Amino acid sequence: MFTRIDHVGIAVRDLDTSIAWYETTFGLTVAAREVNEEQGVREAMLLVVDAAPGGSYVQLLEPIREDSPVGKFLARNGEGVHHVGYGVDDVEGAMAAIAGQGVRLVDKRPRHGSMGASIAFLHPKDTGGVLTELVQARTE
Ligand code: CMX
Ligand code: CO
Repeated sequence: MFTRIDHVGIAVRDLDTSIAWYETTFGLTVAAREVNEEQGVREAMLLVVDAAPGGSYVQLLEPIREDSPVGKFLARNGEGVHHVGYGVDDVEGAMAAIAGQGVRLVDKRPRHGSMGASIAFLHPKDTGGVLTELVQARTE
C-alpha cells in the first residue's frame, strides 16, 4: 500500500531558524514553503532525495495558533518528530483499507497538504503512538 516514506514531520518553534539549521548542517534545500490555515501551520518541505514515484522530504512545522495540533504538541513535548507521512497511490483506497482494519481515521475525507498533495491522518492512539499521514502526491 505504501510507495515510500514521503516525509517526516517535525514540530519547530521558529521555522526560519530551523530551515537555516537543516540547510547548514545537512545541506538540505527548501522545495516549497506555505501557510496551511486549515492545519494551523507555517511550513517548509526540504528535499532529501528526488526519486520515482516521488521524492522524500523533511517537513518543518511551526504552529500559527497555540490551539492547533502542532501548537499543542510543542507545548506538551517541545520540538521533535511529530508525524510520519507515507506515500500512497490512492489515498481514498488506502483510507478505506486501513479503516477496515479498525484504525480510526482523523480525517473522514482527504484534505489539502503540502505541494498540492491529498492527505489524511490516522489516529496515533490506533497506530502505536505514531501520528501517521497518508500522502497522495499531486500528479502533474
Ligand atoms: N504523535 C503521537 N501522539 C500524539 C500526537 C502526535 N503528533 N499528538 C497528540 N498525541 C496524543 C497526545 O499525546 C495525547 O495522548 P494522551 O491522551 O495519552 O495524553 C492524545 O494524543 C491527545 O492529545 P491532544 O493534545 O489532546 O490532541 P487532540 O486529541 O486534540 O488531537 C490529533 C490529536 C492526532 C487528533 C490531532 O493532533 C490531529 O488532528 N492531527 C492531524 C493534523 C495535524 O497534525 N496537522 C499538522 C500537520 C499538517 C501536515 O502534515 O501537513
Ligand atoms: Co505532514
